[in-house]
Amino acid sequence: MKNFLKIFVLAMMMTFANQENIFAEPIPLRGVIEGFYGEQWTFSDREDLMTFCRENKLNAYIYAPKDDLYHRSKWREPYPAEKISALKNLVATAKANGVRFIFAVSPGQDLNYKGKKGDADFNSMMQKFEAVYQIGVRDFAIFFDDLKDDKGNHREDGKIQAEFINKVQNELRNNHKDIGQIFTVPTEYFLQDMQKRPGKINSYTEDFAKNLDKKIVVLFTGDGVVCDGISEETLAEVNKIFNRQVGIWWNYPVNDYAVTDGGNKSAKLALGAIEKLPAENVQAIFFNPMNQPLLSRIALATGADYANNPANYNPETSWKKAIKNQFGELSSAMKIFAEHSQHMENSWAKVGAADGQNFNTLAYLVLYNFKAGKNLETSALEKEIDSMENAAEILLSKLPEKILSECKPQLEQFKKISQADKLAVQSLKTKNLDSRLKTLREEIKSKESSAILSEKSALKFLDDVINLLK
Ligand code: LOG
Repeated sequence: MKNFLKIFVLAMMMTFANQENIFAEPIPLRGVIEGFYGEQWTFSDREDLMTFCRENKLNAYIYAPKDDLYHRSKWREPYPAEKISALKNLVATAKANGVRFIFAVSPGQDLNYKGKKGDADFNSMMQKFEAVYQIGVRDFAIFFDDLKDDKGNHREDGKIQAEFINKVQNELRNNHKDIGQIFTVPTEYFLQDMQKRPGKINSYTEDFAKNLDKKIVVLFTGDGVVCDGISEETLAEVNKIFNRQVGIWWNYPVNDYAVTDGGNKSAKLALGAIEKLPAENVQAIFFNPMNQPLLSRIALATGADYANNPANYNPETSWKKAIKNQFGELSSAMKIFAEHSQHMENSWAKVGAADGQNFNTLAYLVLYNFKAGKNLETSALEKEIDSMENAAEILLSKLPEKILSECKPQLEQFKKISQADKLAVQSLKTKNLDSRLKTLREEIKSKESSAILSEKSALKFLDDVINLLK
């Protein structure tokens, strides 16, 4: 009886602890890295992000926009006065919201390490950092990612890079007593790239790891650049390679690579949850967002839930909560839309839950029965399609202007796909391809350079039906 009581009390405590997150171990450093290519966020977007971070218990932000000339291609040049003053405000806002502001420079494209040019570049780097130290920055980063040529080769020397970072760190600490942490991303920043064969580490990575001061935080992106999760094993392996606890630069919801032929902006939106990340032992994590700051918040809020309690994180619950919090009375509609726009995939990238899973289950059954010549029971699928069209219409008419401006082409596309899906179901019923369906499909295709979603679900269903009935 006594034992029973003990177990009962323990079970109650554990349930309680889970609910209240009493035993939750947050990832110490958790936040956002503005590290994408393409149109930068505005300073007002960034200011708003700081509030969002506080509200979601994220405590760090790395400033590293690839298309800020002063961050990368013209890294030696000092920021113009008005940009320094905007940065100063942002650093203050970050501080006021409990967010650590980490300032990054990506000098690798043309950095000199040796001789007079080397000295001059070292000085330029120190001046660059000193200028932001003066406006309150205490944490710094030097990034060496994406320095490969068209053939995927790079001539970077790991030892020389590491020594450069060490020297900058030393100088910063000599000059100031209150420097925080230094971060870096090596040129080989994902596991598959660090080793030619499993277990055989490239000399670049070996040299970088061996020579880099132990205090410097190394960020990596996983097995690949954009990948389907990070296993505990991968994390342990990379920790071993760098002989320290590395941090994660997580490439979701970033969509800068999802630019289709003829398009100039990311056609696909990543509106899903963060998933498949280690349940323990992560020291730092930074989520790289989309060019669309407001719509990035669905994934970022789930990332915050993950980072604040990795062991008890549930992507689905967190995703629903994020949408509810952010979209209020529009959340049912938003959930339907977002469900069809979460998965990101191309020849080298794969991340995010499958799009339109519910749709696919229903569509598969209908197609299966059609092919087997059985009676078609289509009402569940039709209901699903109606709810999709309805969601698109609601969002197009009711979303606040700024959010709508981030997803209008995709919503219009979603509406068209739903309408076409409806015709597709009718066509299956009559065993006769409705000619309007082909026209609609062409129309959808013509917009794919700016809007794509549900490629393997609601959109694929159209092509399946057209192929079956042609
Ligand atoms: C870049 C990053 C970009 C991302 C996704 C890293 C470390 N660097 O391939 O700036 O947003 O992939 O396209 C990257 O991820 N390189």
